[in-house]
Amino acid sequence: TFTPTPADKFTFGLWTLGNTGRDPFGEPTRSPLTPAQIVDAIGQAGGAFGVNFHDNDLIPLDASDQASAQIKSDFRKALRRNKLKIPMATTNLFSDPVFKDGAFTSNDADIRAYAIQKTMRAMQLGAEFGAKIYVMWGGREGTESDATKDPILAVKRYRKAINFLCKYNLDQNFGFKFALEAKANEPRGHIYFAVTGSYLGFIETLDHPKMVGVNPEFAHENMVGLNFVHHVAQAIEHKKLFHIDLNDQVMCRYDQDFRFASNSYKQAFFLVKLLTDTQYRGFKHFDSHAYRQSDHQDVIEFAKGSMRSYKILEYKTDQFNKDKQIQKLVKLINRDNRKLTSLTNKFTKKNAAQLLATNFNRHKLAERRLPYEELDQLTFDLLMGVR
Ligand code: 3MF
Ligand code: MG
Ligand code: MG
Ligand code: MG
Repeated sequence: TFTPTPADKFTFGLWTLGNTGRDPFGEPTRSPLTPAQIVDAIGQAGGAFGVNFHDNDLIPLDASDQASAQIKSDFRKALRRNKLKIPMATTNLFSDPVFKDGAFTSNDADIRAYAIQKTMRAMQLGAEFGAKIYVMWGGREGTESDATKDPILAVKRYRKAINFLCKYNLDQNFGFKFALEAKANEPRGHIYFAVTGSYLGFIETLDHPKMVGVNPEFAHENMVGLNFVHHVAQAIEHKKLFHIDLNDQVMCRYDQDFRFASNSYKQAFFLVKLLTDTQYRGFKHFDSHAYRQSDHQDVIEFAKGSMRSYKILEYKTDQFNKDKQIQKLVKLINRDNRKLTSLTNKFTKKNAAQLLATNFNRHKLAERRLPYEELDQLTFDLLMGVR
């Protein structure tokens, strides 16, 4: 069966099941839900580990102290009755007009300081609910025209903000790990740190690089036609995959936030295979929403389907790894040569001299079989369930 359990560490954001179907051209198609109602909906879908939120998903920007105390108490009760936890928190640094030209990278020092203050408060809120992962998506960090902002200054400003917040994290003993989320398009004309790799480079320049990793999102790389699996693989290899946003979308379209695996079956399979084979133990967050046509009941189906598809692809991974014919081919195409590998593994003058003296028959090497058609077709058969 493909029934999820909390051990799968699946999570949803308040903004995901709470999405009302509004888009740049159309009004909402579903009525808004309170945070507690969203938690109940996630509970109804069944098997999730927890819920994530932006500060203002939970507490509206101008809420009074009394109103926010009430919201928090209702939210806590809902979490308890649905046995859901808060693993991740984040800041909304993109909706309010004050951030129209960026938050940490704004040209206005007052706005940059306000953005850092807002994040500090959101970190307090997240910590209050037990979150240990803190995601940063710089949705407004960018330009429409590069006449308007110095791109080198932007990197420096971003670094200063993250360094400050890392120190605040230590000072307050929050114990957060930060996960930086890249996005190539939308909502700015050009967004800084466009892909996961941009952040992998940036993180090494921080004061506390160990505290900071990435939160790649399937659709964010996919929307510009890139291979998401390869980006995640590099993050894993760098030990920087702190969190992941799962969803889907048709390549090179607008930001669709479709249900995970609803469109790109094959990439979704290789992603789940990668996460499974490398024993990723972090949270798997479905950062997506139901189609605009869906009603509340269908939103629950959307949540169930997200988890179910992941479980199915996990099962397919197991089948792939146990399939004798597939594994025989995998073995065949990975040829080892101990002697040569020992030469190239480490540079020494002797190894270099021996390598230079080695004769390669490149025509023979080129003739070695790579039955990739056969392997890919077997993969297809397996995914389609006819194997
Ligand atoms: C936008 C996103 C964001 C981030 C979120 C968490 C609104 O495309 O993916 O969702 O994931 O801000 O930090
Ligand atoms: Mg997104
Ligand atoms: Mg989105
Ligand atoms: Mg996201």
